[in-house]
Amino acid sequence: MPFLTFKETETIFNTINEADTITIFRHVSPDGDAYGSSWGLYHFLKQQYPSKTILMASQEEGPLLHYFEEADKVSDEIIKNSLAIVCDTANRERIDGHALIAKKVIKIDHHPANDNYGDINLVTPEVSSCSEMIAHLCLSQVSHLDKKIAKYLYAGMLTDTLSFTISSVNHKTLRVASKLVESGLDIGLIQDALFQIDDNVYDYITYLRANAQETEAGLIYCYIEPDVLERFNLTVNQAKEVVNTFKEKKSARIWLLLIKEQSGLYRTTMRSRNVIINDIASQFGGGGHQFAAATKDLDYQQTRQLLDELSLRLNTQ
Ligand SMILES: [Mn+2]
Repeated sequence: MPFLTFKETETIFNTINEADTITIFRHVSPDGDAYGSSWGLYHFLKQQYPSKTILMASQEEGPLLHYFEEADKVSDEIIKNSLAIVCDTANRERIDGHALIAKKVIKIDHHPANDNYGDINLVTPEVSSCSEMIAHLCLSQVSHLDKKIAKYLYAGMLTDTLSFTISSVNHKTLRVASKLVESGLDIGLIQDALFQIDDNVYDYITYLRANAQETEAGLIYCYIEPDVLERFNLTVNQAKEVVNTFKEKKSARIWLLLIKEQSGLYRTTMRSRNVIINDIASQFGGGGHQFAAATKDLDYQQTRQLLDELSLRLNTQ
């Protein structure tokens, strides 16, 4: 039985059929879903089309690299003559690599965004991860997935949905996940490999819990200055990964980290419990999902304004 059918499915596979070389891309600072969707698709295409050249073109590494693989070296010349498939990437600025010079571009994503940079755009904001979208696409072609493909897609689903605990997870998500588990996955092992944290990160979380500010309305925030990053031996990306440590707190309604970068400007990452925040992030040049958004390059004054806007949102809800 097919899982989700997208109206674009046939066009996508026809386009794949016509291509000799396929380059795969994902977003900068790859998270589990960016990795999982792109590597899942990569191995699926390799297996389905052994005579085609399939290349992983995005080069940036993220904290979950240990779970995935090193990218291929791909020249612009190769990309130009390829079909580029871009996974999990809302807008062209966030693509890791030169996907848009390709002969043809397919965008496959679940972020709400207006940048339809592909020749074919499969965009479904109601689906909780891009890996789930890729799983549906794969399962429209075959009835069983190899363990490696299943493992990568499951990892992407698991990380983007915080282990299937966010509101956009539904029965279709779990049905696909169940289908992936059928390929021989050990759920406990995967959970540990993806979510166990190093001691320095653990200590940093303790610091966050001790130092965050909280307003009466449930806005929790913590400024992270470079000396804190140094103290816990963290990059900005590592530091922002753990924003959801506040999610468990019952009184938390919006929570965010404001991290000062080398430039002296702040990168922020914010989450909420059913309070729309991506419109506020976009007022400050950022964006994201309704309940998970981010901004960058804000000066201190702007970060205060951002906190004011978020407070206002809670007070007017
Ligand atoms: Mn995603």
